[in-house]
Amino acid sequence: MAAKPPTGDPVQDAPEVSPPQQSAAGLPGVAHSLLAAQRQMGVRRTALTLLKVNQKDGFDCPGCAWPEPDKRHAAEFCENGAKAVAEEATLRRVTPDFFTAHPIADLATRSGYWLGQQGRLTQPMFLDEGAERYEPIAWDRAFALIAEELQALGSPDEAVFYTSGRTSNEAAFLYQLFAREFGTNNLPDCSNMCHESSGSALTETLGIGKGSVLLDDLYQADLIIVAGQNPGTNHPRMLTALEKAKANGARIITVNPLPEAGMERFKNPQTARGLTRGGTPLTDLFLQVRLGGDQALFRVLNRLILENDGAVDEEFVREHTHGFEEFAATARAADWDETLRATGLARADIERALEMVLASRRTIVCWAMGLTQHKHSVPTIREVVNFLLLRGNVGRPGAGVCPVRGHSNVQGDRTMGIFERPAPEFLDALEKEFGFAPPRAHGLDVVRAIRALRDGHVKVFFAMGGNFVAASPDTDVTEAAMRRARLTVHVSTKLNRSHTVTGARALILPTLGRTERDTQAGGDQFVTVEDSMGMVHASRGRLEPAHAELLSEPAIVCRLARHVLGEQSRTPWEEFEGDYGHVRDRIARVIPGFEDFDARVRKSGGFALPHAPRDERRFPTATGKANFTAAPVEYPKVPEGRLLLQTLRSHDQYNTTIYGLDDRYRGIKNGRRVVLIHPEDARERGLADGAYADLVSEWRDGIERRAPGFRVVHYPTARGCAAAYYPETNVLVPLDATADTSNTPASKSVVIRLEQTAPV
Ligand SMILES: Nc1nc2c(c(=O)[nH]1)N[C@H]1C(S)=C(S)[C@@H](COP(=O)(O)OP(=O)(O)OC[C@H]3O[C@@H](n4cnc5c(=O)[nH]c(N)nc54)[C@H](O)[C@@H]3O)O[C@H]1N2
Ligand SMILES: Nc1nc2c(c(=O)[nH]1)N[C@H]1C(S)=C(S)[C@@H](COP(=O)(O)OP(=O)(O)OC[C@H]3O[C@@H](n4cnc5c(=O)[nH]c(N)nc54)[C@H](O)[C@@H]3O)O[C@H]1N2
Ligand code: SF4
Ligand SMILES: [Mo]
Repeated sequence: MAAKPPTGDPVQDAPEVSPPQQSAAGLPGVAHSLLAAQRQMGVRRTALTLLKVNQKDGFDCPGCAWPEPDKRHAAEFCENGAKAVAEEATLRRVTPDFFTAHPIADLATRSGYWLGQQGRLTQPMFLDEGAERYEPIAWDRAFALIAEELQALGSPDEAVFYTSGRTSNEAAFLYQLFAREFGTNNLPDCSNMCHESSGSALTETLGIGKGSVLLDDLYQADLIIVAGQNPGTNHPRMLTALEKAKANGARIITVNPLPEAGMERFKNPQTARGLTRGGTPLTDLFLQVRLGGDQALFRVLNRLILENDGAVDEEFVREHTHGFEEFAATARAADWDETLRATGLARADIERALEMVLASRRTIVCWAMGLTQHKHSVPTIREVVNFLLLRGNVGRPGAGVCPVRGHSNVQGDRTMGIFERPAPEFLDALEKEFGFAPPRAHGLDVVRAIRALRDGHVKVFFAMGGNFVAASPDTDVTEAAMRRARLTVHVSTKLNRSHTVTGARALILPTLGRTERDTQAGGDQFVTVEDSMGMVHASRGRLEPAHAELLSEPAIVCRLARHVLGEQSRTPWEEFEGDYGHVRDRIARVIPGFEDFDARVRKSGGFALPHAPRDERRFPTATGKANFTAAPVEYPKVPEGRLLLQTLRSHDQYNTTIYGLDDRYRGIKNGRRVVLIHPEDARERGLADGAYADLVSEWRDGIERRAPGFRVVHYPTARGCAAAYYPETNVLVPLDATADTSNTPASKSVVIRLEQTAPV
């Protein structure tokens, strides 16, 4: 029973709606995680697998990038981690017979949910030009075919090598090495759509594009501000850390247009109190900000801090920062009317927040996509940095910046050199170690890669994981762009939309997942990952691979490199494939902080990467100090009658992987095509709860982008703001609507109108 996929396309989107919940996890969370897992894996495999998640001798949870505490429970996972594991460790299989039964024209009509439910990919598959079906292909033939297409290019820059954030450090290091030996920096990644704005803002102001806090800092903080993040769904074990922080006396301010269940009240499934009693209330002050109002909020808080005698940490500002005067002049000019318009908040609420800020000696700000996916995301995050610098809240215990990363190794992939704009020092180190001249010109990020495909400048698209066409903005544009490629290649564990919208020729290369044993010539291997707090540790899968023909990601890269680069490469690809320890030895020589990598990571628990601002209040910026910045306040201007739409995640999905059709905490069941809007905004438009409407995006290019047939849900969101799930709403996000500097799609501020329709 466990291994049988649903037949047909089970998406009958018929949403049922009840009031949103006010607490997260507890017993229902445990029950849901076990049910989800057993449906895919059966009872025995569920028990065996889940006990290895996040254990020191086990594998890293393929869910999110939240770190593991040093002291671990026997069951060190959350509901959504269990779903991520079950999705990968499923017993269902996609075999060549499946592709015989389902021609590409059929697959292209299927939902992402249905595709994912079919199970694990088992063999390399090839779709030839004009062919109706994918056919099995031998690994060597597949590599030879890719080599042939790459060698036929006019320039290496006509190829793009995408990475999603599940790829291990070892695979990522090899992959960027191969791309650069081949001759291009075209290494876009999911980070371009995710925390790129954080990276841009933090690198400029603090000198390093990563968070500056460890778990212990959260436990020691007086005040934690959680802005633009929904941890109850997307980083569930962060709630455990927040609960502990509160027990130690911390207070929490939540800044969000939506009241999210997890931030209201948390029932820790690992404690008796959490399971049986009411749980812990987490949020002390809820600031229900308008979408995109955060910069204005932090700006006015900065003004108020400046106006309070003794509130500024003068010594820190003098010793460690640059640009204070210019910043202070702009902050002092913050205007209350504009602040209230931009934020939608009451002045009294902001003043309450100020009291909590002034009462705190150690403050941390955590954030995720609510801050990073706006046009003005980079200045918004810089304003958060200004806020922390003012009171010396960087580089001491219990204080700092905490961008909470998404994919489990997205931060590690960047550390390993997956970046289209690599630092010259990194390229110098590669050159010295491997004896070739890496390309120096910047490569393409996600949005630029789509444009280059659209315009015929890129002809080969290669993806190490992910689901590029579904995750990217402007679905119609992106899909048309992908269809122009000569060859598209996906290294994947599961079937998804990107396998059905292809170039003239397409390959699917199936790979091992985190949970599986990885045996190479040199014996059983482990890989390493870096979490959101810069902790590096080992991950070792134990399950029998989903199929005997699967190759690991490192093996795929090594074999591809040998086929493509041939004799001209002096890199020992075969040796790397046989023993990943050799890869770690090279990482140790190329990337600072990884000295003696292989030996150190074998020690239980791993190690923390150095972080100059956190460890020694040293700021490796252009000025050698932490930089205050000054920028005009921006916020989205919404024309009369329109709403601002954010595209976000339900509780039952992992990005484009849909686990199910429920969003339990928000009271949505059995459907994903819902749009949450404030009852007053709905009434003004004559939209009853349960009415149906098309969402129509309005952008300056005048092109109509429409997502049809959404059920209207009256929901307590901030006024003027709407919310609907991604990836269904990616058709609405214009390719050119991106954040300044970081070029991240502005998928949390899409101007829309609603057109009522008959129910579908
Ligand atoms: N189960 C599960 N876990 C995941 C993922 C998943 O899909 N499923 N995805 C992973 C990935 S890759 C990522 S990046 C993270 C994403 O983690 P999140 O950033 O939590 O994900 P979103 O669902 O996009 O939620 C955005 C949150 O920000 C709020 N928000 C939106 N716009 C604004 C704004 O302008 N201001 C403020 N203050 N708040 C705003 C929304 O109301 C929502 O609560 O989660 C990771 N973990
Ligand atoms: N509108 C809108 N768009 C968004 C966002 C948003 O909030 N709103 N969020 C953005 C964000 S934050 C992100 S991170 C991106 C996500 O973009 P991606 O990372 O490209 O997308 P995923 O859905 O995470 O990729 C899922 C696929 O990865 C493959 N996979 C899973 N595990 C493995 C593995 O171990 N190895 C390999 N090789 N493949 C594997 C499976 O085939 C699966 O189908 O989407 C972005 N797009
Ligand atoms: S919090 Fe994230 S990493 Fe931890 S178990 Fe849950 S999904 Fe996995
Ligand atoms: Mo992400």
